[in-house]
Amino acid sequence: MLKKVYDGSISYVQIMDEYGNVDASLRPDSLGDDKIIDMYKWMSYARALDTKVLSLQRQGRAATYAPLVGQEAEQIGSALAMRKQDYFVPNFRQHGVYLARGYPLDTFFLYWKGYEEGAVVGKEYNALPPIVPVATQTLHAAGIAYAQKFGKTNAVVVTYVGDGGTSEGNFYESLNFAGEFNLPLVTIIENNEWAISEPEKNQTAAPTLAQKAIGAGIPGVQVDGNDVIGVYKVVSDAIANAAAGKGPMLIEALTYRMSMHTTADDPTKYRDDKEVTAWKPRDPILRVKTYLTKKNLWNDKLEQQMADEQLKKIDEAVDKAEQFKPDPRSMFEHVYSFMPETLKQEEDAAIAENFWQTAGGAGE
Ligand SMILES: Cc1ncc(C[n+]2csc(CCOP(=O)(O)OP(=O)(O)O)c2C)c(N)n1
Ligand SMILES: [Mg+2]
Repeated sequence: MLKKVYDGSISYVQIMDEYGNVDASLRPDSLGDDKIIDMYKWMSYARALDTKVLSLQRQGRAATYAPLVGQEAEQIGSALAMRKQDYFVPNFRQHGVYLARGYPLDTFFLYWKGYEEGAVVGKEYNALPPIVPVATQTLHAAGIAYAQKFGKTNAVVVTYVGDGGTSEGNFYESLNFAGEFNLPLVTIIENNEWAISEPEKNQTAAPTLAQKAIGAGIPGVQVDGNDVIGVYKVVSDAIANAAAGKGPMLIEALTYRMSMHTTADDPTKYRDDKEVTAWKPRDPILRVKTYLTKKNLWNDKLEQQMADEQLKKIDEAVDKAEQFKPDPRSMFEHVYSFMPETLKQEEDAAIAENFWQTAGGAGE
């Protein structure tokens, strides 16, 4: 006997194309033009923030930083789809999600200055601090999702992982666990086509990353990650389903890392500039601006006003963060259950030198 025992497929969703045309049949009813203006403002804010941290880093006023430019739609669309009670479990590039979730910008800057105090996330934000060990956050997220189910809180956990992160065992374990226990977990793959210098095509023989869901027995979908409306729609639906007890979902957002991996990286060494140029017209902010301008809902005056207001808030947060005096002891705590003698000596030396309170102390 020979019979087919499983047949799977993966859909691709795009609601606003790169020319600003909207597929009305897929546009959520709740998403009026006022909400699209909000999305535009959040995406622009995220980009302004990104530009600022990059410039601070270049001036020695911030530590190593992972830019988000090009990925604003996927971050803002998903952040705005989350409800207040939902949990946000990031990797290290989701600055736009923190921003749109109302995270205080000065604390955000403290993290990127390299201060431990910046990694302490207030409980009210239902978020974890940026997580650098690739894909480890997916297991934290599955554990938090398990706790939500166990505690019947109705909260959903939204976690992010890169295309490179999908090659890690943690990613598969998390999906499998979430599938088996029917957990309220939404996993978003930020497929930005690169994992430092490794192109996405080197990660897997599978034609999509979304189909990794199939092995875990959960639904998977691909979305145009540069389409803020499409991302908003698929993430909102996934959250609503998970909150209704229908289990986890895997979402692959197709986007592009327009800039360097981090400020410690030079992408011109390994990728062709032509590739970056080809992605420019697909800019996630540009298409929304085209849509709003065509409808006479946006103009240069509003743009200037918005940019001035956003920059003012960013500058105020930078000032506040730069006045902060970190406790040099903070970087020695929480590493070991007891402090080894060698570490104690380093701590004493750091305190004696007034380390981090002197200019340039927070550099790389
Ligand atoms: C377990 C682990 N291995 C290696 C690294 C070094 N590293 C940091 S980011 C990165 C690539 C991540 O690529 P991807 O998951 O696609 O995310 P992206 O940086 O593109 O957002 C690597 C290999 C790390 N931080 N953790
Ligand atoms: Mg990547």
